[in-house]
Amino acid sequence: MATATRRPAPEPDTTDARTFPEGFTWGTATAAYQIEGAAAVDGRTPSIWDTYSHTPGKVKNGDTGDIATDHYHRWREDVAIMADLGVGAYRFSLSWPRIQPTGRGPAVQKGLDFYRRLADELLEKGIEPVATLYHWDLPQELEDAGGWPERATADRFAEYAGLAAEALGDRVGTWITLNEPWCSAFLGYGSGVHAPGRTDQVAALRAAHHLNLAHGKAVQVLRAALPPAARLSITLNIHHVRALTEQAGDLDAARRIDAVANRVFTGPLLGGEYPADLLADTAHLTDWSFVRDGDTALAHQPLDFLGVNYYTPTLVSAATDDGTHHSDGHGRSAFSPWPGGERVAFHRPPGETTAMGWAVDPTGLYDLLLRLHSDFPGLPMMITENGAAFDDYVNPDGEVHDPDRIAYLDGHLAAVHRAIDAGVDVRGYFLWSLLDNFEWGYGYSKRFGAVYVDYPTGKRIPKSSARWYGQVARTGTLPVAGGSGEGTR
Ligand code: IFM
Repeated sequence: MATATRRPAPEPDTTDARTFPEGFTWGTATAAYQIEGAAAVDGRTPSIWDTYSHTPGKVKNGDTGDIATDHYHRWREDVAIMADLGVGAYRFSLSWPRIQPTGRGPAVQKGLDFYRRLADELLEKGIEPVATLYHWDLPQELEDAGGWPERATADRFAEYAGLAAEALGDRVGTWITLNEPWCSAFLGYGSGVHAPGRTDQVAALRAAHHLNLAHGKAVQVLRAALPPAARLSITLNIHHVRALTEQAGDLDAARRIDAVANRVFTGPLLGGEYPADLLADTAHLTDWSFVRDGDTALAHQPLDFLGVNYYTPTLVSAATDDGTHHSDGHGRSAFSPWPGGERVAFHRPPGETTAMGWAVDPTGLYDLLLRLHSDFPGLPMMITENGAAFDDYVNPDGEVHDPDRIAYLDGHLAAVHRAIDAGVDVRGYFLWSLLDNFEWGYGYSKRFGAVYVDYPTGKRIPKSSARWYGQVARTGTLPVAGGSGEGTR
């Protein structure tokens, strides 16, 4: 990928009908640990997120995923909500410790049955199931054996992928191996703001490599086990990195962050090698001898599309300090998640922010899609996550009005539409998230859902944005005004 720089904002969309191509996939997304609850039910054992969230001080308010939205018991109601809204696809993740509690050996039938029933119900309602194999819930036993910094974890993952494919391959046609491996590697093992909470930059780089390897091995297993029509992918949270100025130091800061945020994955996965500048930037930490001959070729498997998650751009400049005291919107830590990104300052981009403090900037999504299209021509893309947290509440009328979320979604969908008009092959969009849920280190304090969850009772209340999005999904068209007509808070 080329070095990230600022681009001029695109012209506003003045066309009346913002209609998406026929066959465009409209979905919503969730992840197992964030919604399922039932942490110790039907043979499930702890994942690294159970351990981490139960460690005092790690998650806001001491929240855990023990109960979450109780989707494990309320899944039928959740599918009915999606059917009612009219979305065409649902991206969920399989809980590894529910299927293979120790990360080794045979699958637990009850765990598999849960996902078989879920997929059946989705299909019955005309909703396409899209399964993510790994959304951060590594079985704790595998972490105890060394976790992602250990090569053997990649083999364990391929084995688990085979069990899942065997059980669900007749129902699930679209598979995503890993969700946002950047977070698993660099927040989990670098800054420590995600499970398992280690703060070791070399471990983070080793983890990144073993995640790339795990993906490659899993794709091979999935291709062998699944019908030929199965679609395989990986979801990356590609950071759209912008330099604060065009000065050489700032451009170099953007290049270094782009390397360790993005090209550490796209290099091997889509190009078969690690970028030379990344190896040079991190040479003071490691000689990368954990990469064995053939590894990057193995990671480089043909994909049917690339899953792209986008929320906000990343704005950087050169800094004089060593970058170890770090805060960039991914949680606060004294440790940096950016090995090789020393002496880089992170800035909050100007303008409105969401409840996460993340800038609302759809031009970042547009620019990112154009850049990926030019760097990887011919590779279709799906937006596998996009959405926003706001401080939603239930009005006295019993409704949840969230015009700010509607505006966010409208702006970002318009950006996707412009990118498609410009020739980018984007095949679908998944709103993050179907439900309010456990937002990792922030616990339940951040609400990303199109559907409000009243945690004490589990009651679901579709927000205005859910109805707005349902209409967009059903018609394949963004309303002209960009608003909801649903009133205000
Ligand atoms: O909630 C997360 C999700 O699990 C992964 N992508 C970003 C979302 C919002 O932070």
